Amino acid sequence: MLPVQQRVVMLVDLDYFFAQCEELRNPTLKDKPVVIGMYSGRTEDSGAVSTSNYVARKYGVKSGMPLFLAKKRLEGVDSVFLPVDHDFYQQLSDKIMNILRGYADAFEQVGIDEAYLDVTQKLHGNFEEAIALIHEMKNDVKKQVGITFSVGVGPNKLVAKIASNQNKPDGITVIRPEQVNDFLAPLPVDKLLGVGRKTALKMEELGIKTIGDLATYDAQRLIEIFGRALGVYFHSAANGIDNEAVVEAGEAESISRIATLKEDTRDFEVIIQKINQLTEEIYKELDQKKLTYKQITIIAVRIDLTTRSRSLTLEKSTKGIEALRRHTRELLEKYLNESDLPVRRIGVKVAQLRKEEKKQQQLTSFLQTNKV
Ligand code: TTP
Ligand code: MG
Repeated sequence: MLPVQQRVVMLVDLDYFFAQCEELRNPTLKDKPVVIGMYSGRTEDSGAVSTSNYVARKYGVKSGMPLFLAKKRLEGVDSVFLPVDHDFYQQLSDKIMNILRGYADAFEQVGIDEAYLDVTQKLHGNFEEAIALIHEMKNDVKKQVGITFSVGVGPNKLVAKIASNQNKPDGITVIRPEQVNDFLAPLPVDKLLGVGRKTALKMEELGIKTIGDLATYDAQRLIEIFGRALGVYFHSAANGIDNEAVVEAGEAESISRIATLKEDTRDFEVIIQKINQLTEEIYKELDQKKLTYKQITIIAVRIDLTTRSRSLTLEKSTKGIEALRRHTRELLEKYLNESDLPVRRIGVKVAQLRKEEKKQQQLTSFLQTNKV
């Protein structure tokens, strides 16, 4: 039997991102504490710290802290406070993500400054080669954009994510499969995705402080206390188990096909035959990319080259071809009732595309955005 291919997954996290963008735009800021603030506008100082550079962090400035408190910590220090310039950070993020995407077999961006890369094929499943690849990525991004980042590498997303926080800024942390348990065991439980303050307190009452404590805690008891979904998740996560794939979210906005009819016509049968061919092709692409659709449009280019479209949005995302066949038929009927010019070209488009979700992915994706 062939051994199961060991995955190699990376999490790239851009360093003190908003503040680093500001330093890039104005290098004289580099040695000073830089604080990026979300100003609420009520009074001059009301609002919260979005992020700060590492110089400011030495003075105790943290994300989420009220701005007046950050000012107090930096009293008498030559420091710089700037408002969030989201468009600028987004532009830099887009450039960086496009570069990083080129290094991955599969790429999944999570938020403006983080992305998972599956590099299993690229590295032939070999963790030894990860460091050289990361240096290449770092140099590339540094040269093309001028931004540094930290990387965690592990056999899955869970380990990669925790590893990425171990060595910041500009760090690299590689955790090989055989090191996973020793790496996780001493860390506090709140390092796990989904363990927020409340859950950590509850676990502490149960005598669980570290991920190692959680890993060896009776799984059945965890299920009784936290419910099935979370109990199972906590048990496997603490044991370093995570099978979630790295998948690009919403790759394409829409998929469409258009074709010229053999003759200009208003004949329902002739047009629907072409539509069915196009539908078949679109369905193949959806299936291959594991996408669902929610909106269907037919587009008619008429003999005077004017374009008309008819569109409908389904109540629920779907992946079947039947709905596509049925609704394009209805849309064509509607169109022919409402327009009298013969059709020259006919097109079909599906939009509001989404990745087909697997049950298991839903829990971790939920935990990604909601600390419980
Ligand atoms: P993070 O990656 O959490 O933080 P960071 O990139 O500033 O610092 P680190 O070097 O530790 O990775 O968040 C990314 C960006 O998201 C950050 O630059 C600003 C923004 N952000 C907020 O606006 N509010 C917050 O509370 C946090 C945590 C981040
Ligand atoms: Mg970051």
